[in-house]
Amino acid sequence: MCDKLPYFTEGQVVKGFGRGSKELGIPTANFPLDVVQRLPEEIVGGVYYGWASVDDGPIFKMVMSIGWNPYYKNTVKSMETHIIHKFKEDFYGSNLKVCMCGYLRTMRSFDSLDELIKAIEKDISDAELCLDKPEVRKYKDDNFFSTCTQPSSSLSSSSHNGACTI
Ligand code: ADP
Ligand code: RBF
Ligand code: MG
Repeated sequence: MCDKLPYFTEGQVVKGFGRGSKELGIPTANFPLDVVQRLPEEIVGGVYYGWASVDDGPIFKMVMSIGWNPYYKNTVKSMETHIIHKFKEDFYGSNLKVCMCGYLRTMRSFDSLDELIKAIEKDISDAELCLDKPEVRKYKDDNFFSTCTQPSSSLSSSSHNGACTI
């Protein structure tokens, strides 16, 4: 769909509105604005699937939304990752690494919260299937996930070239 995929990026997990866990039952780790602003323009708003790790821990499947959350009519663009794993604790302030592998759908508004939740649950099951394909599974083994984490201030470009620049 887009020649910028797979797209690798990382950043510190910041606070959002707190709606993901409370209203939807689907927590989303939000990236700071600088990570959102670094996105190449070819990576359009919508729902994506890929791989994620927290503080260089295990690599899990993830789904991500990029945009203005039309159901909530947000005014600030967000980039939110739901990691398909049950964590014991919140991890605000941790370093989140993601590899966005593919695009699922455009973000839209819904008539009810229940419909939004159902759509995200379908995204999760679609992502699970897509990520099991060998040509997509291989990105989990990329050395982006095994090389040292860069302090966010030194990240100049998010396109991954396999090298750690520290
Ligand atoms: P916020 O609006 O502050 O992002 P959320 O209700 O979306 O709040 O919850 C997100 C937070 O929940 C994350 O920042 C992280 O600390 C925690 N969390 C726990 N489990 C997960 C998960 N599986 N995926 C993403 N975040 C999770
Ligand atoms: N918000 C929308 O308004 N419309 C959507 O279609 C939509 N799709 C999403 C799909 C996924 C996989 C995720 C993780 C989030 C999605 N969201 C969508 C964002 C959701 O509204 C947001 O995570 C919560 O408001 C918590 O910040
Ligand atoms: Mg969130």
